[in-house]
Amino acid sequence: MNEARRDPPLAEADPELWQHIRGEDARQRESLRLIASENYVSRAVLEASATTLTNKYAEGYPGRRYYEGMDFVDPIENLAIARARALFGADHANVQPYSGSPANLAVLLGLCKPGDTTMGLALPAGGHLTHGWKVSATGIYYKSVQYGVRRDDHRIDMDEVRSLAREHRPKLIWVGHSAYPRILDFPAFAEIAAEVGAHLVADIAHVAGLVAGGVHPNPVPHCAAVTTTTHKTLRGPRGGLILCKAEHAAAIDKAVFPGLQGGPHNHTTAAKAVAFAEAATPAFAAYAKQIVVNAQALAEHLLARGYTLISGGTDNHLLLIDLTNKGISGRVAATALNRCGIELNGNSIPFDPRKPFDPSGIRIGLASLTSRGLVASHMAEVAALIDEGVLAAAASNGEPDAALCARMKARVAEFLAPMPAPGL
Ligand code: DSN
Repeated sequence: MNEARRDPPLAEADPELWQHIRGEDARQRESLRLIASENYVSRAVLEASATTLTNKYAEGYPGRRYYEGMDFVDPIENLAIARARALFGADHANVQPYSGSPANLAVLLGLCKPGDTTMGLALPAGGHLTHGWKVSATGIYYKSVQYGVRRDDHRIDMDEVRSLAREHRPKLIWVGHSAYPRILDFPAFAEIAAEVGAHLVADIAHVAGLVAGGVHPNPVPHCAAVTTTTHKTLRGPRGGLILCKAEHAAAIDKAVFPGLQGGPHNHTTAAKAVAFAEAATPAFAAYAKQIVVNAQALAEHLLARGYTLISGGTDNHLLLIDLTNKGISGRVAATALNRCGIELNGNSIPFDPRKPFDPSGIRIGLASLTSRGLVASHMAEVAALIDEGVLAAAASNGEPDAALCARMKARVAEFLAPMPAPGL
């Protein structure tokens, strides 16, 4: 066969790259994965992602495309739309956003004009960059007002939200977070938005799986639009989703395409459709419930070990921990823990005196470990591993002994081995 037309498997075609991918497989198999925005997708989701759908262009929407050959792409996108609508009880779904940030930008493009005022939870208080933080396009092209959390209990202060909304009369109010361990009061936000004539938009990127599984309130009835990524607690492929009321459907669709994006990533759309079907099952509802049970059990064990939890605990999948009393910064601890096979991220805490790149806290999420089948009784060992790593890091100025790191890595791998990760 002509050399240029040979079509060898990846291991043969690009062994260097293949080795890196196999290395990542092993890393994910053997690490205690605690990054709150990550998960393990199912084999079915992985399979749908790696298909010939990646070869196809499909600008437009089902039935209204700019390309031919939509025999299968249209029904796939329609399936994803129908499943997303049913899962969250939404009038309309757009399944094309490439991820959460483009989804949020599309909502702004669809519902606001550049220069309009928006309100969102400030990044240092647990909000997301795209909710109007100053370095984000959402804070550059829109006038952004940021609300925070109370100093004493680290909860969103609805009195502050109301008074800022009355003062600034925003066109759009974001409710959502990247690092807030408590339930969001969607009806209270909706009441404030209605009073000032703002669109309420929930970004449920972190808790979408909990919403789908019925263990977190659903914002859809209260909001003009709801955005989410599909890959965190929802356990789908890397991607985004916008749900909205029927009256905003045309504006949102126009904002996604042609406003912001070109052709949708059809292989990802297919994988989203698989994930939405999985998330509608009783097994997924049990999974979502277990995530919260595990997070609360881990919170108790860490509190017993003297850790300071922001807001004192958690209602969802994540814990935010202030390491100040442990004598180590979040970044240094996270780097040292990673060397011990424990993967999490340094994170700013509310009113953090340290800089965002070297903050006081760490953030922990339980979605990945729960996907492996860990339950509450495993959380004592998870807490012990985290604690040993943090104490070793603090005692060594962030440079724990290589032999200790190797021992901890082996212990983590041995602990996890009986609970294989989906997709691997
Ligand atoms: N902010 C990222 C996170 O929560 O990890 C996702 O955008």
